Amino acid sequence: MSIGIFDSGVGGISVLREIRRLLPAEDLIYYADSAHCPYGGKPREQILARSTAITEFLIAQGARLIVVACNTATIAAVEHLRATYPLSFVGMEPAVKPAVALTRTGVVGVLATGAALAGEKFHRLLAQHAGGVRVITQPCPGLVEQVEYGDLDGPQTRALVERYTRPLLAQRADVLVLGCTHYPFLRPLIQDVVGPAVTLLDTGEAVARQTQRLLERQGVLVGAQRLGTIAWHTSGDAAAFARLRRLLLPEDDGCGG
Ligand code: DGN
Repeated sequence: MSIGIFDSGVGGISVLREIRRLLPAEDLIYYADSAHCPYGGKPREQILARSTAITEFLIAQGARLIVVACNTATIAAVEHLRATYPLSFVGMEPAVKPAVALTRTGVVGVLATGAALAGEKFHRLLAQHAGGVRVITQPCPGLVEQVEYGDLDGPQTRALVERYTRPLLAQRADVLVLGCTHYPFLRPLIQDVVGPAVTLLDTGEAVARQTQRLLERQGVLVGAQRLGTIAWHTSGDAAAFARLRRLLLPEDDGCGG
């Protein structure tokens, strides 16, 4: 019995990293839908169909809980998955609530894919938590691809980060929400571009804690002193994926398939 984790590509590894840190004894199965990445510009029906197929694969592999480690897939599919399959799903939610609590200028920026920002779920989140704070959204086409290329700090990636953060800084945003699971891998670069006075927030750690709570509630948390396995799967090129995950998660190199 394992925790299944999936994303359109390698972004969900930023969430896997937090789950691994908090729950090292758990066995993890990761699925990168690299052959269909990015999800950002795809119709909802297609993202839903991919999320359903991957969920069935993960269940067949023994997953007892699934983390939808992708904001875009969460918005398109998590409600349907919860209504369809008899196991728990943990979805992503951009860290708007903590950002609103933290801002001192009263302006928060949210970086995400266009599909995630256009979803009704995101609008509900804003309506619930923005209060008197101005929340500016910024779609970031191309950034997911840069992470998928393994280009975490090259000139092209930097130019994109500069282009997307400039309007937010010009409007005095002092907290930026990383609303896509690929972006935490760009955190050092983004921080360098926006400067130390701006706080960057992502949701990986909160999702790991929620995963822990659900497993505890189900009474299936692994208590033993052991290091769990990680099984890696991709719909794309296996060798390219293996190279990339070693770059993104060097501490777990050599774990699992
Ligand atoms: N990691 C995905 C997310 O959090 O939205 C990226 C979606 C995509 O593939 N564009």
